[in-house]
Amino acid sequence: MSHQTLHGYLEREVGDAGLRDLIDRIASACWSISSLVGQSAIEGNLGHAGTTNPQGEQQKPLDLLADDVFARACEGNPCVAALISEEVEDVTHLKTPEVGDLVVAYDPLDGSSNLDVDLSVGSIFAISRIEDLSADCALQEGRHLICSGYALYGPSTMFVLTLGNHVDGFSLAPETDTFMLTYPKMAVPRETQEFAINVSRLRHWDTVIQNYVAECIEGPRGPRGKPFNMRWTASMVAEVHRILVRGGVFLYPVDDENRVQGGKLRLLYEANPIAMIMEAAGGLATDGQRPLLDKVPCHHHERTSVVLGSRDEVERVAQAYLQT
Ligand code: P6P
Repeated sequence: MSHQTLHGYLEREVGDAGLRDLIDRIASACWSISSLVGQSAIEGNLGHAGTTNPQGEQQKPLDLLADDVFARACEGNPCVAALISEEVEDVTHLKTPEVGDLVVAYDPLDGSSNLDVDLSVGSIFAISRIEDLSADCALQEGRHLICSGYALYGPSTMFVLTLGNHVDGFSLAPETDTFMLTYPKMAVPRETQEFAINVSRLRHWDTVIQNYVAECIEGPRGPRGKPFNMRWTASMVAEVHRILVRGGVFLYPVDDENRVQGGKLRLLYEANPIAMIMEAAGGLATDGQRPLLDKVPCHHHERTSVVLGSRDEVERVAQAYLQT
């Protein structure tokens, strides 16, 4: 079966040469990271690097390697003015910004705690364009993103991308190291019977989330009148990809343990890029109550509550908050 290549797709879909080159570079970086992930045990890149990221989390050797691969790929594009990385405290300014330049926010290896047990991990990125030199180019709202996507390093390597209107998925063809269009126009089913949340945190949740999950678990005899399934892979990219393919709702709410930090997941390089994908695929992505893409960031490592996926379920949670 012949598939369109990512390179051919970008030639057709992206008129701006600088953006087209940047997406191509990011895809190549993801291909390199896929190779590093696959060889991590052989190369001795498991365990801890002995350093911590800006969130105070222990870094893996591959977190640092993936960050270096991502940064070098983006730095090679003369239109990129700044980089925001989960693994780097400060914004990396590459040039004096000009209107039209690009900014990349990225999590080079999300879910890296899964590496030691050979489970799926991913990379997440979001691209914005500088329109106003008087504003902080690193703190743009998610609504201003022009492109976002992720790579999923699983049984196959996927590269999923949106330019705002729809979502397309590409599979890495190992024999040619080429991404091929295999999931055109991905769409999140409006309804679902599958939720994803770390239930071990139940005692820390607010009552809205506790009640929502309890009703899902009650199943046919409860107010939902139908059975629900649960999934939790500790890798947001893997959850998101499953939701894009078959529907579902993913929740990582702010809770009593992480409320001071604002939640667990980071707004600029985890929540917002995925929120752009979810909305472009007909789903929703909120902080439980309001669309994530409308949030005005105050800090480039800002965290947020996240509820995303099938529209009916995300709206149900938002409605429940309205009634509190
Ligand atoms: P927990 C990975 O560290 C991550 O940021 C997301 O990819 C994932 O959904 C979540 O944290 C897992 O959190 O509490 O299950 O370890």
